[in-house]
Amino acid sequence: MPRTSIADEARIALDTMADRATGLISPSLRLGVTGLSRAGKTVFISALVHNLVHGGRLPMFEAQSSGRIARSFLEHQPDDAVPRFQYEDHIKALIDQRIWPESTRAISELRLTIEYESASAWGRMFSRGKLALDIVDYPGEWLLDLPLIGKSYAEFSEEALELSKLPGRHDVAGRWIELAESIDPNQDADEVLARSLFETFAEYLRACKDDTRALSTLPPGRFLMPGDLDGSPALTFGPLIRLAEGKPRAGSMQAMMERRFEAYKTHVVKPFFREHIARLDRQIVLVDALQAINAGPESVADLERALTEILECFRPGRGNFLTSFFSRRIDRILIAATKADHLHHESHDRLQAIVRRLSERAIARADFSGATVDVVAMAAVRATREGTVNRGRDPLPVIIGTPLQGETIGDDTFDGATETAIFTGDLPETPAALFRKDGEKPENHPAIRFVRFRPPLLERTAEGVTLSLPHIRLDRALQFLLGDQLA
Ligand SMILES: Nc1nc2c(ncn2[C@@H]2O[C@H](COP(=O)(O)OP(=O)(O)OP(=O)(O)O)[C@@H](O)[C@H]2O)c(=O)[nH]1
Ligand SMILES: [Mg+2]
Repeated sequence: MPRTSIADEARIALDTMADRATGLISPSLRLGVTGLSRAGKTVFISALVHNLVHGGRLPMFEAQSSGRIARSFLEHQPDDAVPRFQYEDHIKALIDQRIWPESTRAISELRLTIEYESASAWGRMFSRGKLALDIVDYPGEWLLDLPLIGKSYAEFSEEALELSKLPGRHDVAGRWIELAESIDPNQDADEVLARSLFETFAEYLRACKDDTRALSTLPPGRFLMPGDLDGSPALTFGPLIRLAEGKPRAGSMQAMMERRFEAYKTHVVKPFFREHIARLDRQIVLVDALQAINAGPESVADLERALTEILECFRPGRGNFLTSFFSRRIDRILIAATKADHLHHESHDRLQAIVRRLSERAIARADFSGATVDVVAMAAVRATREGTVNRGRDPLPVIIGTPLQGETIGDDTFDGATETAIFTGDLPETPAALFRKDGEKPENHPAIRFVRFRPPLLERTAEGVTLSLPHIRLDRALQFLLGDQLA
């Protein structure tokens, strides 16, 4: 079975050592921000940077609330080959235009330098502290590729077939299955056929991701987000269903697919791991649990599976062929449910409990000794306020915001300009209600009334100063991820 070769491992170790050596000169912390597409990565990073640069209200982030942060500012990022996170554009959209930033779909990076005063008297005797925070935004879909490194082409093909049998998937896998079944693994390699196999498989993966299904476990990740590799041989393959016994004949279809699968691992997956994941110190994984809850129990189960796979990539335990290199490095992982501003605060703790329950099995399965894992329900940008509406005798808790143009509730369609109070409904008191056995329909699967809101209108002080972006529990997330580094 193919494994990372000694050469790869040595290179990863060397890269890591080089990073540490430069770290002696200017302490830096690499924070990975991941999550499946639309989870809220771009909004999270924009809000984090904006709140630090503009001294936002972060009561639970001790270094900032106690006034020890002298200055936070953006600097050139150290990696010349990685696109810069377009912070200014995203903030312009959020604050000036009150629209959400565009989808990003690739890796990007930003360096924020924080100058602070040490809390300890001992520290104060020395100089002022300076931390270079490198924030890396990358798609969770690419992370789901990492397990491929430990798999042979035959294993990859067998697993693809297994997954395609799951409910919610098999009805869209038909075209790929039909084509793959018709291919004799020993027939002559054929470029046109390879292209069709890739296309039908990619089409099936795309259908799974569609809004109504909202499924997430979908390697190879680059099939959906090819970047500049579109059309290259490393991306023109697909799983076969009929496999040769033993080694496939040279020049055969299966031999060609195997070679390309290996090329995908060598040229796409391994460099990504080596250059980005293996160098991270801290990680936040964003999850849009509300979307999954609203799509139903199958999506919740699928999200749980994806989260387990994502967390396993950071597993510092033994026996994991990849992670042993950065095991001692990623020492804090935060799993954050985003968009909590869609719920009244009474439900925030419930959302947190649901995400805790979602990640429980993953945390238990992965041996996280040496890393601290925490869970939070938050909103990087709070687009709503809270209020009560009197209906009958009881006051009803509501959230108030400006729904995006075109959003609907029942027969009402919103115009994108009018503030509206919405009673969202409650999340269940215990998460168990969401997690029922397969096929069994939970009696009270909650329906959260869910509309997307415009980003908030920022208030101005009497002096005309624009206040910082409001949030929910962003300060708690920052305290967990950075607090000890600014002590
Ligand atoms: N109300 C609210 N909506 C949010 C928040 N964060 C994200 N959203 C919504 O979720 C959408 C996706 O957020 P992004 O930050 O672009 O997500 P992403 O993970 O970067 O998505 P990709 O770049 O497509 O992978 C936004 O357009 C908003 O509609 C939040 O804190 N509050
Ligand atoms: Mg993004």
